[in-house]
Amino acid sequence: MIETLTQLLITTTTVDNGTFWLPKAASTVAEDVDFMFELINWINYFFFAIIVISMVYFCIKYRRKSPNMVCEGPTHNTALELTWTIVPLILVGVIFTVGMRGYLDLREAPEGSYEVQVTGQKWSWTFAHPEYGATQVAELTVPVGKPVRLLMTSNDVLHSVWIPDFRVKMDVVPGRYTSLWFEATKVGDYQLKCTEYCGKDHSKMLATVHVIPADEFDATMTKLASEYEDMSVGQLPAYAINRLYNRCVSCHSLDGSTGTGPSFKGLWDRVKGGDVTFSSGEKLSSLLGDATLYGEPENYIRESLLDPQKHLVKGFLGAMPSFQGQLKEKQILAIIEMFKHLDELTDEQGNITVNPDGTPTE
Ligand code: HEC
Ligand SMILES: [Cu+2]
Repeated sequence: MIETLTQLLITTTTVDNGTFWLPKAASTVAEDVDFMFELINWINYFFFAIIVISMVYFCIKYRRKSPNMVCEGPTHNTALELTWTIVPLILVGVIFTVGMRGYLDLREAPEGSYEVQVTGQKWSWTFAHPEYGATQVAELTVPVGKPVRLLMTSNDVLHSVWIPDFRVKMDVVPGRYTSLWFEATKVGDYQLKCTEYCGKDHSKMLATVHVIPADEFDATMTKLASEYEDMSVGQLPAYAINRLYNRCVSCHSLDGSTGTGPSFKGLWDRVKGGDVTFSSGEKLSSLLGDATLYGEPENYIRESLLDPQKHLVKGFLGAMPSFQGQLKEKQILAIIEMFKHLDELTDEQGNITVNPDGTPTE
């Protein structure tokens, strides 16, 4: 009991410990946010105490002492009225000033922040590092002690990024960008969650923020960007569906539904069988086999990625961007392998069922 009560009063958070009220504090803005919280909390304790104590005291002091007791009702008390106007005004003024300072600090990312592009989508987070050409899903690696700016958008509905230990939170909105920034103060893993109810699996829309030493960051990201280099062909499909498919997801589904582009479901069978009709009326089957344009069907996929306008699939516009220079040869191979093994990577509803390392997702 006593322990719980003292717990309620301990207000200083640290990186290793949270308090009864707040999770641990692991970013530079946490101090300001926590100070604000503590200030308001203590104002509450203080007024709770004087209000309850005087209420009890007045109840006793001014109680009806005999059944016939009559007294004059209260009228004005200028001093009292001024006090209960001016004191709260000052308090609210202080809260506003301190809060506004912290808020402005939270809104403006420092010059030269490391930028990450975040995409929310039912029900996962994708983090792209343009500086390294690396993409992470459900994981975000950042350096300690460096400001990081997240530039965020959504592919479908409203989501919201919340990293409780960093005290930052911002809505993620389809059709526009929002941003937030933080500077982590301690190496470790922190949870990021979606905090805008976004449908069935909202509660599973989680990611882990890995804060690593700043001098390891460059090597880690470079390795991540080229992790496929050391993979065997058998490992490529799981890599591709987790690390590369997020660049296609806005236009290509895995569940057979038509989007801006044709679904990837059954794509390999269609391509292998030459069963694709182009907008010119030509059939892919006439371009497959010896002494034809493509020869092997794999070449058609390769060309779809590098020169998508050359042969448009009938019924679609030339909306696909070229991935020339953006995908390395081995990544193109990984995508082709992904198409060939799509059945083993997804379930009937088109949900991805393997992790990047090939283990099944739960
Ligand atoms: C902005 C939308 C968009 C994105 C992003 C996109 N594509 Fe496409 N893609 C299309 C459209 C539209 C078509 C159909 C027209 C055409 O053939 O270019 C298409 C066609 C294709 C085809 C031929 C499909 C068939 O049925 O013959 C392949 C293969 C393909 N895309 C692969 C990819 C891959 C792999 C990615 C991600 C690395 C990707 N696309 C990203 C819009 C997109
Ligand atoms: Cu969400």
